[in-house]
Amino acid sequence: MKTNITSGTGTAAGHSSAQPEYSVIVPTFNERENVAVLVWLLHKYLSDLVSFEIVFVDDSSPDGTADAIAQLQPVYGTSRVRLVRRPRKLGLGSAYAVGLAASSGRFIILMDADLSHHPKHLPAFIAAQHAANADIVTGTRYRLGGGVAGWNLTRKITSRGANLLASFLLGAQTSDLTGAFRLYRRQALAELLANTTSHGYAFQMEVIVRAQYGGLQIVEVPIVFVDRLYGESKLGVGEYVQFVRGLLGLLVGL
Ligand SMILES: Nc1nc2c(ncn2[C@@H]2O[C@H](COP(=O)(O)OP(=O)(O)O)[C@@H](O)[C@H]2O)c(=O)[nH]1
Ligand SMILES: [Mg+2]
Repeated sequence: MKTNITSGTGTAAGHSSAQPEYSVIVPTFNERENVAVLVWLLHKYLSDLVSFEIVFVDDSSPDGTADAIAQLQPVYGTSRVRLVRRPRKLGLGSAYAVGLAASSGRFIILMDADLSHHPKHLPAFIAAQHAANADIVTGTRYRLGGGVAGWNLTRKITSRGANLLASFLLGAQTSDLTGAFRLYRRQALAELLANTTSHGYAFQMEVIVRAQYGGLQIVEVPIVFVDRLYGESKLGVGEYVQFVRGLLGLLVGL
């Protein structure tokens, strides 16, 4: 796969370490309006706490997201804001894998670019990882303190129902199987990505269920998920089919 990695030898703003402890991997497709605010918020909530890099994986977004990210690099430093450009839309699973290969943190944070995953929750993720020496910290909308904002009732019921059904069928111990806002120990994520085959929401579910079955230490942190303000969701109707297919695959195959 042809990828073009823009990284720099310069010093990240505020940090001299060439090897950040945390890598925040953010796949993007048509997120031009969101990337500047996201980077600013990550800087605000993490820069006094840990050393980190942000690794964007952009699939040649037609709206010019990659150029918007490139404009942030001189502001924050090319080792703080990094960009992997891929030639076309190749999907989330491979975007995470390419981001992982391009990153160097001991811990990896996966999050969406659309501000549904607010960086203000990350200090709690980091604290929870430390407290439990966890392999994975997963954000949950479905425990006390968590929630969703901006969804209509149908979408809330669909998401909650899908999670409850899948939890019951798979014997899952985590409450939010389809959430994508998580922190991983690098090695744990590498092994999980190598074994995961589902797409869409089923992908997140397969990863966390495999982690549980594999005996990894998982802790949950409540998050409030806010519906995107700018841009459109890339996950459409076919998503329901993929979810059911993924669920059936896990029931049969794990
Ligand atoms: N690189 C890359 N990013 C993607 C792709 N599809 C979605 N994304 C990004 O993945 C994240 C989640 O997608 P989104 O459309 O918000 O899904 P939703 O929140 O479930 O509606 C966002 O940051 C998207 O820009 C893709 O094919 N390639
Ligand atoms: Mg989204």
